Amino acid sequence: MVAHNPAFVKGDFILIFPSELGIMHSMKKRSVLFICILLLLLSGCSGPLKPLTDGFSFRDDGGELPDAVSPTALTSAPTEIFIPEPDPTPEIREEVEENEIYRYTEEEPVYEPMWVILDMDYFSDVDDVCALRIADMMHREGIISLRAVMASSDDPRCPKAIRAQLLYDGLSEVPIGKNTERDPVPVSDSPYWEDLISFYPSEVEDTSYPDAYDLYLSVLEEASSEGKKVRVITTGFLNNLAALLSDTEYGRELFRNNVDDLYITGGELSDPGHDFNFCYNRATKNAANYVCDHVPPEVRTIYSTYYSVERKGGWIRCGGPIREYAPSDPVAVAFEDYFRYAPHMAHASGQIAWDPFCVWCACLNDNPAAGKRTTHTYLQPLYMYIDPSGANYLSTEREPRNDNTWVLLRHSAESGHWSLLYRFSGFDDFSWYEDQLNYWINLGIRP
Ligand SMILES: [Ca+2]
Repeated sequence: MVAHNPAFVKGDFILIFPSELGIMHSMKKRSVLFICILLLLLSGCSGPLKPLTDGFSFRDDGGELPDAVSPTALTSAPTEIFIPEPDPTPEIREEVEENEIYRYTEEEPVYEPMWVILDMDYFSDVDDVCALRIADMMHREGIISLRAVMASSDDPRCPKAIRAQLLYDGLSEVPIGKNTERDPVPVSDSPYWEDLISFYPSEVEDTSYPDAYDLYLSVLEEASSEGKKVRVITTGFLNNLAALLSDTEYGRELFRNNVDDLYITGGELSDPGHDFNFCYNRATKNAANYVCDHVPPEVRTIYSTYYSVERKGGWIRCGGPIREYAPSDPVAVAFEDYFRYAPHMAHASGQIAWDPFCVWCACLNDNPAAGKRTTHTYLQPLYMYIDPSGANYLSTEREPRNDNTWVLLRHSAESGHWSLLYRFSGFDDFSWYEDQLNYWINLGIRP
């Protein structure tokens, strides 16, 4: 049983700035100078740059658009995304605050934990570490059964660092798959791998790490034999999934028959969007394009987009409290490493919660074992297309337009792939969501 930390549940001590301007307020002059120099340097790059969304800017490494789709046609295509206004309902807040301390009573039915595979890049941004902590605590609370964690970054230290965090969080039995050799994604260095590994240096060396492809097959075969469905959640690159879906009909059928929902952290509403997880390098572009087009139609795909964690010009963040109250916790240590590496991202409320938000939603939504816990979000049917350059396009339109973009969208829809976008409802502010994420992150703090 996990000790609860009610003092951490409420966000009174969290400093939340009203907008992105808060980032600037929190920066020191030296950081501002650093960013100015960085922007000057990057302005000379020829490839499209990732917006200021995490510590890594990147440039296109040469993935070319197919001849049939000119960049001009893509950028001129209209985007019709329905973005509803929030619908504040005062009663919801009271109801949800009860959920924070909600526990089953003896009269209620007890459901088996939902099986989950978590597939993470776990190398650049500290939000992967927060996301894994949330999944670990959901596992310990009996909401999910974490069957495997996959590393989608091609470096032997990545699965070892994941292993260290699982050990700290008390999940020594969870197997870890290393980035599949069938479709590897080379990555640059991580700011936090070494420090996480130093928590359990010998234990992580003694562990065997199967290829993620083999581990996917193994978990899905077990699910098949036990009549279980698995929810697959990605917070990074899609190369492991691409290998699984492309390699054999057997792997595709296992995926089709034994996965209920696929949650993908990624996608931007801009037209086109250039998401880090899709566009990082040539391997990730190929993988994102392939997965988008080849997920079996029986598996519902939910893209948790950048918009999902953006609210009124600001971002949902998490991790600020654990940095303050448990600086020796691995999550807090990873934060220090990350903010040292990317000082322009430092913020009192922690990091933008792209990955944690997706994991939190994926574990609680449509999961009977979550009881009355709710995310107060809803899904909007959308069509998603990720082209070979990694650029993503979203549309509510089913019919093609008179240009190449929407022909490609129709192609995507005809292949049976359809997508859902995660959306908010209920609140004007996002502090409630930050409290929820921090609650699960802080649950792992040792007394
Ligand atoms: Ca990630």
